[in-house]
Amino acid sequence: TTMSNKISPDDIRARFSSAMSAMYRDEVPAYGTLMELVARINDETLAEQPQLKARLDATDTLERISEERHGAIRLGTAEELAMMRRIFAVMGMYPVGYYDLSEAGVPVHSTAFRPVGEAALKRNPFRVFTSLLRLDLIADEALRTEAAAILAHRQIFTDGAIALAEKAEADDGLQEQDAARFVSEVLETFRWHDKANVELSMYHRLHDAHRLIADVVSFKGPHINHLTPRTLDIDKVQAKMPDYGIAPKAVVEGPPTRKCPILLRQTSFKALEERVSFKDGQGGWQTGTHTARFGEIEQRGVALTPKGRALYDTLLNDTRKIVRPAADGSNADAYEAALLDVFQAFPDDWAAIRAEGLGYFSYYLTDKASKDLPASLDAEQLIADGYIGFDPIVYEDFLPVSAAGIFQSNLGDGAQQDFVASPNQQRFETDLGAKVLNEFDHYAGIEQASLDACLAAFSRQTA
Ligand code: OOG
Ligand code: NI
Repeated sequence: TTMSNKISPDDIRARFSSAMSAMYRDEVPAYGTLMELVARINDETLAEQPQLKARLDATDTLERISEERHGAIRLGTAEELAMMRRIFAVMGMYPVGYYDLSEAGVPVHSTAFRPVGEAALKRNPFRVFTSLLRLDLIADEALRTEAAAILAHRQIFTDGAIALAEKAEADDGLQEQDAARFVSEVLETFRWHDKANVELSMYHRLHDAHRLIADVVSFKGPHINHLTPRTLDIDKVQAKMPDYGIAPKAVVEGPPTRKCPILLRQTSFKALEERVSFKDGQGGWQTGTHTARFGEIEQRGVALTPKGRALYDTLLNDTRKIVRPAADGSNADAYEAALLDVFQAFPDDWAAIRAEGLGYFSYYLTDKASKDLPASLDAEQLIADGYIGFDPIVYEDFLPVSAAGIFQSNLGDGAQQDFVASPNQQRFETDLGAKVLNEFDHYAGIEQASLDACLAAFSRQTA
């Protein structure tokens, strides 16, 4: 007999994203500075490009941009990952894609928890890049066992968070009071702890095996390690960062500057060295430092089809055969020049990208469609004759090579290590307790639905 006053998962996610942003701004003031810079450049870009503004407005995606961000966490165990999945589900966030970072020398594999479906994305596209540590890639067996034992003893979720996730599953949602409590309980999992879980000597041993292992195993929970606002002009933000007292990493990850942005471009500022208290083994504390938390910005472009993505991967590979960006930024100019040059092979105009089947587009009826009747109901003819227009569908996911670059730039220049590349999606999904969703299916679905809606409108008219 309970009246359902459930808060929608989309609303819980929006509230959570906003609470996380407030917490991180408190914890890492440079993040707040970056947010201001991004907001300013976005306003300028929209003022300079009225056409871009009009299309963002028309597609109901203007509003989401100022609220848009992604974060990242690194988990230690399968149990943590599985529980995290259930918690994100309460907020309408589902695992999309599998990213193997072992190939790039980082001992993790990852997914992105994010909303799926057009309406949910428009409401709030908050995503969290979530990595699971792979102790199996660590050579030192004794250390591996000790690290696993430390991880087995920690509980990264509050009792309240677990109880409310279970309640949401049982009742198919949460009501106002519970939703508010859920947001604040779950936020605890992402909080920074300046007291480590381990002694300084253990921290050093973990750190020597790989900095990332120290970051995961030494702490009480998976502190949010960055939060990334979305900019409409990443080159401008990158250029202005030093004026705001922020030193950006040397190269922007992803595709080069283009008229028609594709996929995702990202840049970050280096992680802060922070004071941490470690156990001294005698019931007291001992001071040390840890570097993990940083800031990042991103610019999102059109989602690519498998064909477009294959072309992107080939061109990025080709570029890296010419110049491999050095961690210290010494060859940044050469890398950027090579990138620009090699990517000439990727069409830089929306019509060509669409015609060649490289990107996903969302279709809409133009003004002309409301004025006169077309002679043909063929989709391509309708597009050619200007009855149907198209907008790029935004890429909502991540890029493994870029992610590796972001990881590396924050692990220190010496952190590059070789692991045997060993993608293991099946193992990841077993640990997660679910299969990850396929990003391409989702974009294709949005595209097809928009085209079907246009064609249906014409058949109604002509019927
Ligand atoms: C995640 C790095 C990946 C991105 O934007 O590609 C990432 C991490 O450092 O934990 O956030
Ligand atoms: Ni990121």
